[in-house]
Amino acid sequence: MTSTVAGTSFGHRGTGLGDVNGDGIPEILIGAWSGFGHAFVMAGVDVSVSADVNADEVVNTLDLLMVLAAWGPCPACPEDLDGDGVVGTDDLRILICSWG
Ligand SMILES: [Ca+2]
Ligand SMILES: [Ca+2]
Repeated sequence: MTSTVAGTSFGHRGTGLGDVNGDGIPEILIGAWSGFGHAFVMAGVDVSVSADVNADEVVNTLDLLMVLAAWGPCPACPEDLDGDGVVGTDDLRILICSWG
């Protein structure tokens, strides 16, 4: 994992936490170092959701481009991976966690 802030060493350490928020999906604890130690709890992603938008049996750049092209309100479109009616960062996270 990387950070947009230089020198923070975001992702230096990481570990699973189990299901902290009770949504049935385990969260991840990510460590960072920026002079002081920091830890970030990142919501887990349901990887059982198919992120293969173009149905070619692989999640790759083509799927990413389709998600980015559909960015914004998009009810019932295949790029809305979590089905909330909007193509956004949550869908992007699902796609990245399903990459390959
Ligand atoms: Ca695909
Ligand atoms: Ca969505």
